[in-house]
Amino acid sequence: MTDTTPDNLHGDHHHKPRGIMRWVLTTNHKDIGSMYLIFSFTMFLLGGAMAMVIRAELFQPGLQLVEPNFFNQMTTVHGLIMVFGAVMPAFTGLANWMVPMMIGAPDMALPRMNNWSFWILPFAFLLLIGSLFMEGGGPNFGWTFYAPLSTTYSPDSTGLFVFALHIMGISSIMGAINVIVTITNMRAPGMTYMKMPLFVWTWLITAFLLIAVMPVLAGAATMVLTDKYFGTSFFDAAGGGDPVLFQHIFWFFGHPEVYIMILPSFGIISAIVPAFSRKRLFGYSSMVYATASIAGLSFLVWAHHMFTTGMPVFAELFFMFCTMLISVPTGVKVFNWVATMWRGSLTFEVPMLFAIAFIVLFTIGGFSGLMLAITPVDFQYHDTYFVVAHFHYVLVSGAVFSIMAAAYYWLPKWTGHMFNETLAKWHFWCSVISVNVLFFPMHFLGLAGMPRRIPDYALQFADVNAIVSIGGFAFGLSQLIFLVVVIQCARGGAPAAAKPWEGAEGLEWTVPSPAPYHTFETPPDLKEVRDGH
Ligand code: HEM
Ligand SMILES: [Cu+2]
Repeated sequence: MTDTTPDNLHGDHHHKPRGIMRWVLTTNHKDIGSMYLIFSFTMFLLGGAMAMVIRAELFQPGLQLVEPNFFNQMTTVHGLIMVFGAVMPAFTGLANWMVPMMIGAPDMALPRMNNWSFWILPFAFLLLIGSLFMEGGGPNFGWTFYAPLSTTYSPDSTGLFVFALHIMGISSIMGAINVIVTITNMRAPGMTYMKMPLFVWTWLITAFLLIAVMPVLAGAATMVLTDKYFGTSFFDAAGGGDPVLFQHIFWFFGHPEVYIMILPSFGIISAIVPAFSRKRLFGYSSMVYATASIAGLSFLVWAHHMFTTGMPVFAELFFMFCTMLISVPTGVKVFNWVATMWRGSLTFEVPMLFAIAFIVLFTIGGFSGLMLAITPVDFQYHDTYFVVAHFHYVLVSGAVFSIMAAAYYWLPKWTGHMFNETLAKWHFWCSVISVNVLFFPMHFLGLAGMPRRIPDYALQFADVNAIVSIGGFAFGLSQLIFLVVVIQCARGGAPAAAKPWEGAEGLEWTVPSPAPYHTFETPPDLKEVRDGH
């Protein structure tokens, strides 16, 4: 290590492991980013397949295809896979690829830990999915694993579920530490905090949320474990515990968690909208403050998931008003995106189409959230399909659409090729139509009283459920188009320029496409970049 002649510095490059070991041992942020993204998409398809099972069973009233217990396992594992396996790893993959390039750093600050954060994930999901094949089945208590469903009444595989959840949590925490250390220490000279791209800002804030709440999830899971296997009664009234305590702990994690799944989206949309409007982002600093306010407020609203548990009226009011307060910074963001587009010279390439769909559909999800936040009416909506509609608008046409937008925006940078625009437009239009056929009618099912998490339903819900299921299959199939576009683009296609999007700004567009394996070994000169060299 004392010999630092240039030859020796680069010695390791010539003996890079090949084949599978290249991926197992890699510490490169781009390799790890790609692995996260591929893993995430695999999980998206698997979780999607489970959603198809759910929608097939619900196509008609009555029990046709699966046992109720298996149905419950499908809803539970679908939720867990989509949250922890699809959305969160996709954002970590994007952070790995883009954060170092956006701040002018050569790699993530802690590359070996980065490798570890990724590689423990497949094992966590192997455990979770494997538990479905155990006697008694896999987790069937909902992704929220409320006690006593997850303790007294849970299957024997619950220990595996808890272990898998712990591994996912460790992975997230390590990823978050890496993001924070990278952003605080490795920015190119001149890249002050208020000059960072918003994707970097939103991820920095997300990383703090992750470090704050993943241990809370771990605590809840551990108490479930000891209640079930070691005779404690944290959540068991018979032993002096309280099942409602579980809900408080879970949602103290759970509400910040839903912001973990949306703040990076805000960063992505704030990169794409200016690029295709050919204008600077309207209200940069208000975006930063809004993101920070949303993150701060997210710790004060958890009990809006528990209005029907019989809290004191004062608490109900407190959580109602705090929740409504969040719409203020959220509204600031939506306003800023629209103001950025206002009088811009807009073009509608695929990343922009997804970004616009995000703005419209995420806002619908925000509005239904606002309705749910009104305590007295939540007594009607709670645990109905209205809630299912709400969170799918924010998570699918919100978080997932922003991930699609990001993938299309940066694919040329990652692969060095342009993607097939026609096919990608098919993907967009099929997705945006089917996602609404799938989720919009759910609002009405919920208002009419159809409960969530049931394998059968009353006859009057039949027609709407058939429509919803058709939308579901269509949305699922549409995602295969995305798979084709990405594989084609990775394999070849028209070569991409360093900056394939005319209005795009940021350091990532100053390096060639595909981005070289090591970017910014010497920090870029920000002044030159700004002068347009
Ligand atoms: C203006 C913003 C929002 C408001 C006011 C809001 C409000 C609410 C309320 C009150 C509930 C509880 C409904 C009930 O159980 O009766 C809820 C559920 C939920 N929300 Fe939101 N929400 C907002 C944004 C989001 C975002 C951005 C996400 C995720 C990206 C999200 C994801 C969820 C999920 C997953 C649930 C259901 C959890 C479950 O029971 O499994 N929400 N929301
Ligand atoms: Cu919440």
